[in-house]
Amino acid sequence: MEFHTPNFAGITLLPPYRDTPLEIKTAQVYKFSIPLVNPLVLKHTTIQDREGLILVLTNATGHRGLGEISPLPGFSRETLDTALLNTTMLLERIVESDQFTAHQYSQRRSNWSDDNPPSVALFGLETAVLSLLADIKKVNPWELIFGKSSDRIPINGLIRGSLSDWVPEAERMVNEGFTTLKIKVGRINSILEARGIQDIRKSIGPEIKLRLDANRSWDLATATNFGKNVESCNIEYIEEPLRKLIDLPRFFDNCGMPFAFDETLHQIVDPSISFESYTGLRALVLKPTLIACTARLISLVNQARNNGVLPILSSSYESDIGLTSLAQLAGSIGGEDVAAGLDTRSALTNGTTHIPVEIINGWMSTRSLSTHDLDLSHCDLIYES
Ligand code: OSB
Ligand code: MG
Repeated sequence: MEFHTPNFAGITLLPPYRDTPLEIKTAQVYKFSIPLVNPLVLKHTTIQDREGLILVLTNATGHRGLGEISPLPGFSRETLDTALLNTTMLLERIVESDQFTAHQYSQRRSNWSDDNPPSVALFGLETAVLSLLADIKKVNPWELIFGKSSDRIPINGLIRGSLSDWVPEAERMVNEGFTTLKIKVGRINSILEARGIQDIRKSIGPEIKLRLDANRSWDLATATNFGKNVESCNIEYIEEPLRKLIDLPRFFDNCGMPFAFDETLHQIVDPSISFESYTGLRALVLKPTLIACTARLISLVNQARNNGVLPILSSSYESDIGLTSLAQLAGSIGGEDVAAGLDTRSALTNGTTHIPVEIINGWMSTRSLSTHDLDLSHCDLIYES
């Protein structure tokens, strides 16, 4: 029996791809555990290893799809165990099942405030299905939806070290070819941090774009002061400066620094939320692993575009499989014009592909992966159907 995919998971595929049969025959789930280069300090927790799931789907004609499901501790609603349970439940519905048609599934998924909440398992499965369809059609997965992709994307170099390393790190990255940098602030004294940002700006010159991320560390007074102290540094935007969302309009009034939503997007469940009321909103930082639903992700991209706000793809320390999928997505959304936040691979000692996803001269390739690229040496097969 053949299933067709006029649309999938609340996502409308472009006309040339709609009649692609989707006959999933087998699924394998691998669990990976990869030591981090340094312990990673995340909200309320520190992790030594990055764990996640790799999903391999095979259809009746032997085409394959790859996906990654890696909830991030402290950020994701789900633990790895819950994600695995959700994954196997979804797989039971779609592998060799005549109850599953993409169309039915899409009707069920068209509204994310239903009793099927967004789930990192869902996003991983959706990317695996798109990757399977892309394998059949010989295109990049997100071309099925967006109709285009670029071969490479610019990346914002991520600076998350201590203050004394900021200037040498920034200089190293600029010499390597990065033209956008993102610096994590809100960790120590904000006056010292403001000075550090000024020092970076002085040492790298006016051309390089600077993004900041405070991960909601500040109250309004501290954020305002910081903003005023770096007024001359031409900051493209700051992600989540404030503990309280409600203070954002006053922050912008006080110091005029453009800001971006990141964490805020993981909380909003209301699909009709309006961004128009936020003067100063410059970007939506989109972490697909945390937004956890492709339809919702696309809706956020469209809302951003309609409001003159930049959609910026961002990673959550995924392994190479997940990161490649994010690079491909960024290639379809921002192309070569907008730097994506995918500089997280260097935190991992190892990967899930033979050739690691690399950033060369500030650029990442969006090449397609096949199962031949998979390196399963850090993986255990934990589920098969
Ligand atoms: O706060 O943006 C964050 C990664 C994991 C969890 C949270 C964040 C990040 C990143 C990713 O910063 C890299 C980037 O966006 O440039
Ligand atoms: Mg952020």
